[in-house]
Amino acid sequence: HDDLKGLHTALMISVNKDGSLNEEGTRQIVRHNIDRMKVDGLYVGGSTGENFLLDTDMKKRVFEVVKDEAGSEVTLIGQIGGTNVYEAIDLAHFVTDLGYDAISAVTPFYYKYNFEEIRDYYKMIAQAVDNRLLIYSIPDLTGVEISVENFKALFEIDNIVGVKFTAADFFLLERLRKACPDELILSGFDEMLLPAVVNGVDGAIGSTYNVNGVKAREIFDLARQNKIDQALEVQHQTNDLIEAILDNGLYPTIKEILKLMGVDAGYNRRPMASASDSQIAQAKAIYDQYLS
Ligand code: HMN
Repeated sequence: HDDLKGLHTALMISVNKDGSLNEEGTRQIVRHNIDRMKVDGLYVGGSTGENFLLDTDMKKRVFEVVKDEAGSEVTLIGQIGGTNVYEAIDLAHFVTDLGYDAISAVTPFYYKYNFEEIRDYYKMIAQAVDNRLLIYSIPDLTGVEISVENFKALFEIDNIVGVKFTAADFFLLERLRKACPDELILSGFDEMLLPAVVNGVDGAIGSTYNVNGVKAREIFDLARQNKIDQALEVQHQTNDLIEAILDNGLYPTIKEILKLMGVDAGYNRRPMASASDSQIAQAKAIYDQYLS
């Protein structure tokens, strides 16, 4: 599964003021990530893609537009999971037919499921389509924690090839890496890329790679060459940027920075607020200080 390794942008989408998809802007975001951020792949339909705010038709249109623009230039992973497993299966078929290289499914959330129910959800999706599946674990947003033993049980399901691991729990990551040396682990927190690589992840998926993909690549490459001091220096610089972005509001700020880079990133879909005038001004200051 070498094509799933490396650095993938958690893709933003461009939204019009009325909440509809800005297709041309979304195409620009795709091109920008491929041509200028030079990432290995795009993770489409994740948290950063405002996926959990979209209806099924809009999710499908995003998947279509991205595939149409990206072609086979980079690896495409379609995040199809959510609260409705039947929709997840429908979307899994949809992106597989479009030619996505893999699918990913967030752990089912909202109701408190036991592990049998979580496993059932993954089995239903994995058995429905002929494609590789990455579990998407993001306990901060879903409240769903998965133990090493339970990860191992999920990895036994045919078609499940790994996990997108978005957590700051490095003990769990280390235990998981040791227990499952052959599964793909892609880390999710951009500000912890270096320690994740030191712990043996195969790659990473991140929101800030939309604007900081080149520096992230430096961290990734230096760390894999065991040049830890140099990698840490770039991680320090990167985290000054990420801290400033987080302080100003993560997704709206990335969109405003994209605009300063000439990309029509549009608005956020309500109820997620778009950047206010003061956030826009601060995004410009962040861009000037760290990215121009
Ligand atoms: C996605 O599904 O959009 C991403 O893969 C999620 C990704 O892990 C991001 N997590 C969240 O936004 C919650 C990170 O890139 C994160 O935004 C970044 O590390 C800043 O904290």
